[in-house]
Amino acid sequence: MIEAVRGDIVRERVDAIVNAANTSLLGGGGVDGAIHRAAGPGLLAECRLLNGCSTGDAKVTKGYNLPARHVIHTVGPVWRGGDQNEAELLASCYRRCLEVAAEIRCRSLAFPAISTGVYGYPPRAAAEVAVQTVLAARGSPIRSVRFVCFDTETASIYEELLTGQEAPF
Ligand code: AR6
Repeated sequence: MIEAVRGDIVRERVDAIVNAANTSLLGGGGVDGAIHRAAGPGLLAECRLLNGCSTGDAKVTKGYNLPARHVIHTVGPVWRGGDQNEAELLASCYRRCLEVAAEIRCRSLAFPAISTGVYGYPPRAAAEVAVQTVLAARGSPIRSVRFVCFDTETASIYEELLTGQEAPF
């Protein structure tokens, strides 16, 4: 099942939530700040051991005080006008998160709208990449993907893009 909901990702009761982090993995604002606040200090302590993360890649930690069992930290591209490989790097984030989730046997996964806040990626273009990449994830052991949108505008873009689409898993 693939669905879009409006809400706060820290409240998602799923096997893993995805964090839109930066390459340091040491916290920040936006959804990253919200996840670290809700998870508690254990999350930062584990993140310190990971040696950061490249743009387009993903690394996993436990969820600590979150209802989600794991956090998959990924680093989206900063939007620089669209001709700096942003779409490929953003697609790589979604693909790597699905791969990491499969490696740790997650069945349910919740994504925020990676790169669309501080990193400036236009929300519709980002949602197109997110939906296309998840729809292409054939053979994944994941059974449920939720796109958790902080605002109603983003949620309605996802709802539109998902209308009539069938999950490939
Ligand atoms: N639940 C769901 N979505 C949220 C939440 C939340 N609690 N809070 C914000 N969003 P951003 P980025 C939405 O800026 O653009 C951090 O400082 C938000 O409305 O969190 O990838 C990191 O450390 C937007 O749609 O992430 C990096 O330095 C989306 O999440 C940098 O920001 C992403 O916005 C990453 O920037």
